[in-house]
Amino acid sequence: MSSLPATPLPAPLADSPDWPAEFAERYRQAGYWQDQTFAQALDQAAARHPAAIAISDGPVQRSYAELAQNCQRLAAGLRELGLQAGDNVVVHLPNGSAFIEVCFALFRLGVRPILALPAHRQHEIGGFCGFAEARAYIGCDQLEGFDCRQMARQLCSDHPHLRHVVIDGVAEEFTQLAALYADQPLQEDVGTPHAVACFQLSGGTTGTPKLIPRRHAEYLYNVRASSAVCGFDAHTVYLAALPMAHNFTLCCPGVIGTLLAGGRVVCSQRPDPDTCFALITEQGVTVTALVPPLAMLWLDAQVQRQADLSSLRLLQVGGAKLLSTAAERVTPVLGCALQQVLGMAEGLLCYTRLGDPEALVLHTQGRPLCGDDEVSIVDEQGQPVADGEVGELQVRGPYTIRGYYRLPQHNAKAFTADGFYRSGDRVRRTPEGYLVVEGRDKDQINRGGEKVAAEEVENLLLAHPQVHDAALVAMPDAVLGESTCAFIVAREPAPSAFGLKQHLRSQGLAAFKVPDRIEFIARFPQTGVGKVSRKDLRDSLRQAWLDANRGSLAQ
Ligand code: OOB
Repeated sequence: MSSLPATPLPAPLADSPDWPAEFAERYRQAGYWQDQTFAQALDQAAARHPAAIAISDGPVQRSYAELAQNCQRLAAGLRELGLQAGDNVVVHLPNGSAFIEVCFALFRLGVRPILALPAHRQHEIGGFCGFAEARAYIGCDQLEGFDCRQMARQLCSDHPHLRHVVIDGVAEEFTQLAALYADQPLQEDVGTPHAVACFQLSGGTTGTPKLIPRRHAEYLYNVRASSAVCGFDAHTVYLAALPMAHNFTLCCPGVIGTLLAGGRVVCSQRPDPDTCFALITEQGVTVTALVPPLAMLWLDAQVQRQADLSSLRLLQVGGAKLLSTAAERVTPVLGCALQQVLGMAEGLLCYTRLGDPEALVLHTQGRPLCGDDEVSIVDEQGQPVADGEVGELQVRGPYTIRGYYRLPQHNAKAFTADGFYRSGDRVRRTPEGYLVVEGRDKDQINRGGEKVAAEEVENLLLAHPQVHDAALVAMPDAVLGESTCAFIVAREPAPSAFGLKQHLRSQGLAAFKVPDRIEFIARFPQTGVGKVSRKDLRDSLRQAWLDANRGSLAQ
């Protein structure tokens, strides 16, 4: 018999990096992490308010008892289909009761939903399926005119791990979601508090979006602490106007915060003022969350329309920087309080608090949710900057991840050796401890809250035979704050801008990532070390924008 090795074998590299034991212990001791899963939390809410309406989705009204029952019936059907704990599944659904029931059914099974945005297409969804070896794709027949079944056929042929396609609506050859609701509900909960509950997606700077493992206990803390800060209770009527899959709408405190508080979620598939104002009036909505360009659209619409928004108590705005001039108009025009939210799918949340002095609400992006969020603001050498100076925001805490899923090499750069997440955001701290976002160090464009990773789009542009080189940079935009401009060094014969956009669409890139503008250029400006100077490219766009707007800016 061979002898045992003298030293223990190294533990296999975890797919989802975890908190070191001493931190986990501290967060449990402090009561942040509790011994509960999402399925248990929903069951508890349902036991407290069985008859109350949990979801209003068009004509569909679900009581808490029905919602809990549906999630359990769907869990039974999904298990019958063959899904089991530890499987990854891409969920690609618009806002609605189906999204909520699918997520909670998967949570109960210990199956991890990858929360794709409705705007994602073949490029992104295929990326998730391949990277995470997804076992199933759960989509719907039509998403804003896009046929998900067509895409699913391609996914099945590209990804051998993908065993099941479940479609809400007309399923054709696939499994119909409605047919999966079993008669016998599954009462058992396979999830465990420290296991990964779901994957959020990073805005990212490279490749396709990275997967962010969110665990039951820490993500439930994120929801509950947010709910306390925002005053959510059984009277809360939350309008889900932005996509529910996004961290902001799902858990800050969002849809799940509302459900755990016994309130009611009103689903909207569109965030425009026409649709949403009608829902606010009809449904007595008390709170909603928007990105800045939508908030500005709502403000302008309300000046014209004078809709009855009297039920609205709170508007949360986050995802990108809200201009002070827009912030100042929220209460006078919409008649509700404003809350600024600086958040990230990786974890950290900063909120202005209800009742904060006006100056903080209007001019800052809030302060951290938790007393144990460790925020450091550092210079290029990683040294803390002087009080009030601008530096990079780095964070560690009870609901900020310690690493992305299956990306050890990237994690070594994206996190410091002692576990701080390098956000790439440039911020300063006010004397009151509130953060103000001043810019960004990362190659990401924040298109009004929608994040575009420069490299992801550049790689697809470079795949075009007539593109020699490509650089995607931010361009000022009066509504979005930033839009995208692709600078192209072309080969002869040069392609047209239209042709390049077509090329990107044909690769299945989400529409919001297709460049707003394309500029051809003979060669890129270079930095001292010979790299493409994105700063020079950005500055040339900014200068042109300033020149073009000189008249209107002077007024
Ligand atoms: C939210 O999450 P993500 O993951 O889509 O984007 C995070 C990034 C931040 O790192 C920052 O660059 C930017 O979005 N950001 C803001 C901001 N809120 C987010 N920049 C300026 N001002 C703000 N208020 O966007 C997100 C997640 C949860 C709640 C709210 C937003």
